[in-house]
Amino acid sequence: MRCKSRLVLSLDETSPSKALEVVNEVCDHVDAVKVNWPLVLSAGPEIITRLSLMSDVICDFKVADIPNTDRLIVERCMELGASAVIVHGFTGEDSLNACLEAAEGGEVFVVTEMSHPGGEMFTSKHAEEIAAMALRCGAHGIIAPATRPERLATLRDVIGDGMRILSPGVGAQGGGAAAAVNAGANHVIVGRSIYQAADPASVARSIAEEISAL
Ligand code: NUP
Repeated sequence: MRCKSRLVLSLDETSPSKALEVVNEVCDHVDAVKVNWPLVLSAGPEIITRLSLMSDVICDFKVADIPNTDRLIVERCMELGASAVIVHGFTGEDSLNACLEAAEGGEVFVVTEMSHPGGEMFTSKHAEEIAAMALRCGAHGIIAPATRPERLATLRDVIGDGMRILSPGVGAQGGGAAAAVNAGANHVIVGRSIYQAADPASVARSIAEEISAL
């Protein structure tokens, strides 16, 4: 994934035509497009291939199963044209290693502490351990919350400078792009604030400008 605007579009738009329209408008302002179940269940898996012709695509399927099932899911994402996958870490080291092997040339990002309020119930209690496992196993990066910049900074300390942090929770969930980057995020992930905006390109441009001004 390139590191130009440091912005990743989270494309949870469920109308396939609207989703493609948004990507057409913003692809110059984002380093990657992240797809999740809402779009893939609406448009079919081929949307991954279609989007991969326009941008790097991250499959945010939060893969969380036994190693064999994880391997099958990650292989399919890569065959469809994804550049990266997002997987859960709580399933343990064997599951994460299966994802890393299956991704081959692609990248694997591991969820640590989730950005929503419920993320504090369980995920925050094990986030440091999950981040340390991601580092030990050779994952390419972690997912850490823009809604809690102080936790993001702690997780940055755990992994050091060699791995990337992608940070969701900017905009609709209340986090800020500049605060997340200042706390250690390499990229911010933004969904609703961009794809639901009247002018998605201008919102994406202004977030990218906020980051580049730091
Ligand atoms: O902890 C996480 N929080 C989060 O919001 C991990 C995620 N992968 N996400 C995803 O980021 C979430 O599933 C959605 O696709 C996106 C945030 O979208 P929005 O809140 O900016 O609309």
